[in-house]
Amino acid sequence: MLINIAKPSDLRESDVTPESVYLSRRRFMGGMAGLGAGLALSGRARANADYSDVPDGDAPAWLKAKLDASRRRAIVPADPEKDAIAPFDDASGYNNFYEFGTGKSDPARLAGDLETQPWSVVIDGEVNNGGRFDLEDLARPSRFEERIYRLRCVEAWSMVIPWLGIPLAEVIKRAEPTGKARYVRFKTLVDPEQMPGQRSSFSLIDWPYVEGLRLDEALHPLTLLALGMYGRELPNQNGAPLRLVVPWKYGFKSIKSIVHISLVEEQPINSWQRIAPEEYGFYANVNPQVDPPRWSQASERRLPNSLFSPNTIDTRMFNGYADEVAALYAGMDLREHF
Ligand SMILES: Nc1nc2c(c(=O)[nH]1)N[C@H]1C(S)=C(S)[C@@H](COP(=O)(O)O)O[C@H]1N2
Ligand SMILES: [Mo]
Repeated sequence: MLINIAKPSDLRESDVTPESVYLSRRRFMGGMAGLGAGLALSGRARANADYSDVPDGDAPAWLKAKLDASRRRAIVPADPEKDAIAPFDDASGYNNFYEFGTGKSDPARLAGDLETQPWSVVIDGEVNNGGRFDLEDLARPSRFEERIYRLRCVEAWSMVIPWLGIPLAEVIKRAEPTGKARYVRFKTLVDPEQMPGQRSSFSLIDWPYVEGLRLDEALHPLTLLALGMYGRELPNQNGAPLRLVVPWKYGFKSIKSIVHISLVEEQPINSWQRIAPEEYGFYANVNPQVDPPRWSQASERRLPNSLFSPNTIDTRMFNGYADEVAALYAGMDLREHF
């Protein structure tokens, strides 16, 4: 099996900086804004970068310990001026999580009581070391990393979010894929009692929510299994206790509240592809040149924004991660494989 993995040192986002340096740099940038630089950014976006407004949740002790240990270091966005971190309230209040409704504020309103302890994940299919793993057994052996990523929704809004988690590659390697494994398929919890969106008879989605990656995409060092954000555990509306984050693809690939990971031979059919195959593909790589039939992907609204400051920016190829991931698609027609 040929797997092309970039060295972690290739990651531009991974300039790990001691938090003190990070904070003073933030303060410096904040001062710049006072002088009128970086008008596109709201003062709110800067002020929240030290996570001081993030409420402490009720994560289990082992997870709190992991999160605390990893948030002592911080990762500075490659371009803090352009990529200011969204305020926690925006990242946890404006969500897509159709299991809790289709409105952007539904998940924050309705996901609070989702029971995430205990949580286990089944890993099966083309693996020699599968099984059902308690979340702690799955995540605790790995060092948590903080990654500040742009999240670009196919609806043409985006946010910069600091995630905490583990490389998906580590979990997959421990499962020991067989030579037949070519894709990874993910499924979200199905529990209509807890997830009102799954009770609705109007739902577009045939539950569970399903996503998939090619194995080399899944093993790419940018691909993260997040258990936290903003230095704390994930809020339920953001996909607690475990969600995928694939920063160079449209947000719908970043499946939430994962309970099942399968290594498979065939390319999975993901939920949005099943609903509207002409609009949403399997690859879903962010691409300003490839538009779905009904709208343009050339630009995006970077949140938070306002009526007076829509904060519209040009969308970048692979969401700005082309240096890291373009090689995965060498020779592929990205218009055909959208
Ligand atoms: N299970 C599940 N995962 C999901 C979704 C969903 O509806 N259900 N929505 C996706 C979409 S369209 C986006 S843009 C991101 C949003 O993540 P966020 O709410 O943490 O910003 O989650 C993705 N993961
Ligand atoms: Mo999305």
